Amino acid sequence: MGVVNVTPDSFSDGGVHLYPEAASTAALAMLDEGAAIVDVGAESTRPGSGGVPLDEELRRVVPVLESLVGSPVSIDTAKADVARRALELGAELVNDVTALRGDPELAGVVAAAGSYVCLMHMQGEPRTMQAAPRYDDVVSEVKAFLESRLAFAVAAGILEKHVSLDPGIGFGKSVAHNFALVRRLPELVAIGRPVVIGFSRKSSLGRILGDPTASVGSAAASVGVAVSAYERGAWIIRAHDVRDHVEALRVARAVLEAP
Ligand code: HH2
Repeated sequence: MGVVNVTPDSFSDGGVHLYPEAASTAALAMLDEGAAIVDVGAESTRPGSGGVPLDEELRRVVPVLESLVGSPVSIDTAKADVARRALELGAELVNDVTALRGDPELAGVVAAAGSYVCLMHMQGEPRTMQAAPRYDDVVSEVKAFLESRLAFAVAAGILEKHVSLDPGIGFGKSVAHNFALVRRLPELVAIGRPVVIGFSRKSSLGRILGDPTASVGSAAASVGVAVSAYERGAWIIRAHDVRDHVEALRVARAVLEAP
């Protein structure tokens, strides 16, 4: 899954794709490099961010989606109105970092459209989530949360086979929490739904490499953790540097499939 942030302030690539032409060119390049889907988002969820009004989110995202009609697209939004418009324009998957807790109408929009949905774990909200994340056992707590949100989605009429689950790397988690979630990923895979991992360029990568103030991680570090996650059963890798990830993951798959 290639990441296309149509935002001025994303932690990883803020401003790079703010103009619709640049965003759609980047998205098409990612598909050409081997991404199976591109995740278009117009609201940064980086630590400290406070949200984007509906009209601004639509203004940013609609021209990009219009230019990508016919390509496999995921919409990274928590807003029902944005998701509805994106689905009308052919998006296949709604990637909701609030796991259907942010907008009470979103579950109904996904159910009515029969689209795919990704439900992600987050402790707290972006404005404050990195202040002091606390868990007794991060993996069990994230697993219980994802199971309950899956049950909520199915009760709202979303087909279970359309749901993927994401532990939400960096969303209310310390460096140790993020790495524990990857090490013990098989416990999340055991829920029985495809697991999405979005560790690409996140600050924990820079921090584990020795910079305690890092706000981003390198492409090489992103690829390293993506391969680890893939070997532990991750099904979708959300990444900015698509070519690097596709090459690394194809090689990792060749190893797993070798006689
Ligand atoms: N991470 C970000 C945004 N959306 N969605 C899922 N399912 N999983 C993630 O880990 C995830 C996500 C944050 O990364 P990015 O889009 O690069 O930055 P920003 O939120 O600042 O735009």
